[in-house]
Amino acid sequence: MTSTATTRDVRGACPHDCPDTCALITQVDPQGVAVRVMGNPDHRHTDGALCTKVSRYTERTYHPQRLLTPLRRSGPKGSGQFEPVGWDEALDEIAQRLRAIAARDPQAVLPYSYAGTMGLVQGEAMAGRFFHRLGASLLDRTICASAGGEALVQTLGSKVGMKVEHFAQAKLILIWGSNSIASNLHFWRLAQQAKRDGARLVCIDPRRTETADKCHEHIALRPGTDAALAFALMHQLITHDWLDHDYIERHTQGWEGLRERALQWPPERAAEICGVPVQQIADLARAYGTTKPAAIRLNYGMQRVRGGGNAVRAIACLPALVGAWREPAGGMLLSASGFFPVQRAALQRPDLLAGRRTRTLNMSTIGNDLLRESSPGFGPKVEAVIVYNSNPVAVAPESAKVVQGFAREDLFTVVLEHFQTDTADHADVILPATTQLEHWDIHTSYGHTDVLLNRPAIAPVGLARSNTDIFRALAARMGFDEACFADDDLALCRTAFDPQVVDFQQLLEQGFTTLNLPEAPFAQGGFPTASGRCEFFSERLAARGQDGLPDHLPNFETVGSSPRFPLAMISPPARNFLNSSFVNVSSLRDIEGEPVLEIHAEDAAPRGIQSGQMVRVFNDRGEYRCKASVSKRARLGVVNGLGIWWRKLGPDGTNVNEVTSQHLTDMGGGPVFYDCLVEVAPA
Ligand SMILES: Nc1nc2c(c(=O)[nH]1)N[C@H]1C(S)=C(S)[C@@H](COP(=O)(O)OP(=O)(O)OC[C@H]3O[C@@H](n4cnc5c(=O)[nH]c(N)nc54)[C@H](O)[C@@H]3O)O[C@H]1N2
Ligand SMILES: Nc1nc2c(c(=O)[nH]1)N[C@H]1C(S)=C(S)[C@@H](COP(=O)(O)OP(=O)(O)OC[C@H]3O[C@@H](n4cnc5c(=O)[nH]c(N)nc54)[C@H](O)[C@@H]3O)O[C@H]1N2
Ligand SMILES: [Mo]
Repeated sequence: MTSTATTRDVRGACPHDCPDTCALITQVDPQGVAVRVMGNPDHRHTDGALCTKVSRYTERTYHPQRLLTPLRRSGPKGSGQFEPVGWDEALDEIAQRLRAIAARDPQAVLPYSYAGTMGLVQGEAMAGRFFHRLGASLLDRTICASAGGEALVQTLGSKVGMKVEHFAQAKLILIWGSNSIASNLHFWRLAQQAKRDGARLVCIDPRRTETADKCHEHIALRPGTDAALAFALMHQLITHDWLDHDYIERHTQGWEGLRERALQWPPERAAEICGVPVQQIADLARAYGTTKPAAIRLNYGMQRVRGGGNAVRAIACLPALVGAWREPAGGMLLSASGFFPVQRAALQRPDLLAGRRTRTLNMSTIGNDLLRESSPGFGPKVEAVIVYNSNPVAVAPESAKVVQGFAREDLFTVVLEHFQTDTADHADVILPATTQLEHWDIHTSYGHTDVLLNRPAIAPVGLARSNTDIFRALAARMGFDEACFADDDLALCRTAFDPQVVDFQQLLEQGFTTLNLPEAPFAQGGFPTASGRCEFFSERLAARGQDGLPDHLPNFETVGSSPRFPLAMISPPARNFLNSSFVNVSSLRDIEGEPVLEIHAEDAAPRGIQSGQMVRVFNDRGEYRCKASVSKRARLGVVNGLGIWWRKLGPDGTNVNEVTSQHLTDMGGGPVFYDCLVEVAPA
């Protein structure tokens, strides 16, 4: 490795919400200061390379605005004014407030967390135990992937797919709803390798991304029309008989029904809905039907619309129709996380609910839920929110409501954070948390099939404490005396997997280990569904009174449905941020410049909008301001508001989520960030 006489190397894992889950090496100097964070060259998926964001990790870790001590609110709610307090005082106050609320009804306490860290330990391990023991409301963690995730479960049986390394051998790759160069860099390296070896790359995305630029073809469909495209592909596969009848016969369920539905989708019909040329659809179908192996890299970008779940279901049917699963380099990958046999119950201990049936609130409607009064249907009004690993005031839809909710004077809010985010501004108490360089954790991945261990490289910065440590200390103050609250972080890391499945010794020595899986997991069928088949028709959905077959469901807000708001807006991630993380890291913010709205020249001209000009982006839910970029990256009728800026670092303290809605997806109760109509005008 790269240790020098003066530094030592510590092996870790990148904690961020990204499919790549890289193996890290942190160089630490003799004073215990991290001097550099690098990709581990021994880990094949990382291959020694990191994204720009994480290669600057020391800048984030030692950021001058890192929270170093607990803080208590000293000004009006939401003003961002705080004074330092000691840990004991802060924890005592929190425990006292929570005890008082719990005495009335513990469900009035709500945990709010997502994937600030993807770690199984600093995520929901000790936190899960704490909130289960308390009997707090449960949180449905839907904000990112629940529509697509549920769709995979209903079609393939779990969140499973191709092993990512085999994309390098594919001859046709559809990059569908994914800006891989920005958000899945290590997959992009495999796609490049395939391209060099003669593969054709097709990007399916309303936005002309940097990934689209580098593919052979770009299909710039309208947001939320992916299922229509998938059905037209099926139509062509059927009418040209590019089907693998043997695979369909042996390994699928519901073919007759799917066939009948697909035959209603001639390419002309889909072309109209998708807003793309008929020939482009016909050509794609021919390529998909006649090239082997063909692989689909789907990403979550395409499921943030009303019909997102159904669209993923429709696309997930395609590989079975052509028998693509027969080869390691054929099939599809949206998420690999279902392959990991994580012992979640042992980590999170839902048994501590002890029979109490607590309500579940959906994190995507936090705006509405914080504003609701007690009622028989809803249960108690939310009186306390404990936020960790998330920045809801910036990332949750319909910000005006979210801000109004967090600004409630009668809401007690605790935020565990590295920085004073928009959410932390609304806290009553802020607790400084450790970063990945400062704590233990264990990681799965949704983009590959390795388990990674993260060792602390440096001592906690300032008075920061890990999430686990904070919940342990709170448990003690609440009088929770179960033995599980004494588990240390290394014990929690060991609890994550059965030692028969994941060799912990290897993790300690090497930092990563690979799950033992077949190279072509569904070559002989064997899907983890009830039927063991790829379920075109889902009995389970039908039993719930839903359509058993996938369908195209138009957006809630379809183009043309509102004369006042004629433009569709999507808000995909900016390359140098990760959701709202890194927005406060100056060198990365300098690359992004400022919040940008990409708009097509023919949409800009009639509105008198020029590049570089400030514009208002608005609808009935709200308005935000940003800089227009008249750009070939935007298709006609669709504007791209790149996310997700901290509100307070944007032009007038707002961001793109001012205009997004709290509607939910067809499956999984997910948010519909990219199903949103707006109007744009010069500011
Ligand atoms: N640099 C960076 N990397 C990230 C993230 C980040 O913020 N920054 N976010 C991480 C997270 S949280 C996740 S969930 C993952 C995946 O995150 P995703 O949000 O899936 O990220 P992208 O790969 O950018 O995919 C979004 C793409 O989908 C496109 N898109 C939008 N609407 C539609 C549609 O209706 N149909 C189709 N076909 N495409 C559409 C967008 O234009 C964009 O190019 O990436 C992770 N990686
Ligand atoms: N308009 C629009 N909105 C979106 C999206 C979009 O594409 N468009 N994308 C959505 C998606 S895909 C997602 S996943 C969500 C993401 O939403 P979030 O999961 O909230 O992600 P971040 O904005 O990155 O905020 C994570 C926070 O966790 C903190 N954190 C990191 N590690 C730790 C730790 O160890 N301890 C503690 N206590 N805190 C830690 C970070 O400092 C950061 O402030 O946003 C969603 N919002
Ligand atoms: Mo996400």
